[in-house]
Amino acid sequence: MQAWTNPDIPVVPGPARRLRLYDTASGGLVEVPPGDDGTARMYVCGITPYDATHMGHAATYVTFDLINRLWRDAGYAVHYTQNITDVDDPLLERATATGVEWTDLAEREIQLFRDDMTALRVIPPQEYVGVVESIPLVVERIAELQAAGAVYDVDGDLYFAVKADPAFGSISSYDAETMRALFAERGGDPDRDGKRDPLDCLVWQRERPGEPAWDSQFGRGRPGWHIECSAIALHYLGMTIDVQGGGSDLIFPHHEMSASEAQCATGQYPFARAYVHQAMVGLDGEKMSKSKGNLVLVSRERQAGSDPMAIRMALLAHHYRTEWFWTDSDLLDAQNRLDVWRGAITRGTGPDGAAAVDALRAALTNDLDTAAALAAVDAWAESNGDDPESAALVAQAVDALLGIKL
Ligand code: 5CA
Ligand code: ZN
Repeated sequence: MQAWTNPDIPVVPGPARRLRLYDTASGGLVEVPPGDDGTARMYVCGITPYDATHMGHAATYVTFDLINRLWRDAGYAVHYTQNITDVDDPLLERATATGVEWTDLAEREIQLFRDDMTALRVIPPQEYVGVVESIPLVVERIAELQAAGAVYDVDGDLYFAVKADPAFGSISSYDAETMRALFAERGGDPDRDGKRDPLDCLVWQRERPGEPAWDSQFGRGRPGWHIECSAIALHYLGMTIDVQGGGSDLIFPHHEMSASEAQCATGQYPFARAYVHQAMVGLDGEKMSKSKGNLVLVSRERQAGSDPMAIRMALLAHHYRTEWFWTDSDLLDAQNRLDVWRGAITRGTGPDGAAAVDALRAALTNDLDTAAALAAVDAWAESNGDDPESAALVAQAVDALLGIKL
């Protein structure tokens, strides 16, 4: 699948810093990648394309875009893969409910997502991969899991036995009751008869009447959700990746299951060095979600004339690990800040630019402390000095590191 347009990224002078991120699995900060040079690998869970990009999705992709930018700044080659869940129950249900072909719905929403990401200056992944085009990869991984004795049949549907992975549970560290409740809430079937463990998840669902299906050695059907992401990540990035990312709604079961499946299929541990999660962004006291319909859409804000850089700035004003609720003042405050910064770069001279850039780098590499990063640029914009290079340097760093074109 084609991704979207690459933004220009200036190279910023001055010493870069190593990135430390909070890892959900260990509950602490880890330095990723662990080495000094080479390639940094990241897999971020992409959209299910049945509705337009809302501010929660945008916050997630902007967060991982910062990681991408900080790695590049530190001299790493970045290998970034993102999927599209372009066949799934909610997509099929929405297509039926609105009388459109599921493939047309997916295509339309993927294009809108590309346009939103381009406007927000998010760097595209090298591989932007749909599930539909990846069925053979998924089938291959299920066969590996089967060979490892981790798959069993319930009335023609194939399940992954979570107990086959001794590390299962170590990403979320949730207790059994919480796991079961979240599994039921997020697409799982803990109460189905014939399963060995309530948490075992589908890897291949046999064909249902009226639903799309593909031929495979397991009969006609379609993949389960979690194995799709394991298969795509393993194929393009291999074991062990540096960052597995997504929103915090994916900690369990999705990332727990995907990692266990990848670990069982390959016999290698761990799937990722850091599991990084964007906290949920909400509206009016509730999580923003396509299924609830309480959405502030990036495309609608753009059509209403909002500057995409102000939208990005609004997202950056909140730390990625703190849940927050979108309000109109988020965008107004962001636009004001953007105006102040834009005003500051038109001055002839300014305060020490290199110091401001170092403060920006220090804040961002400290678990993406965007609030401190914005405050560092605010402080620069508010003071005066005689550095003639100041404005050019800060504008470059704000562009390269924060992704904001002034
Ligand atoms: N296709 C799956 C991942 S394989 C999926 O979760 N799709 S999604 O369209 O529902 O979400 C896309 C991305 O945005 C995921 O990483 C998800 O965790 C994140 N996300 C969804 N809702 C929110 C929200 N309210 N706040 C922050 N991030 C969110
Ligand atoms: Zn995923």
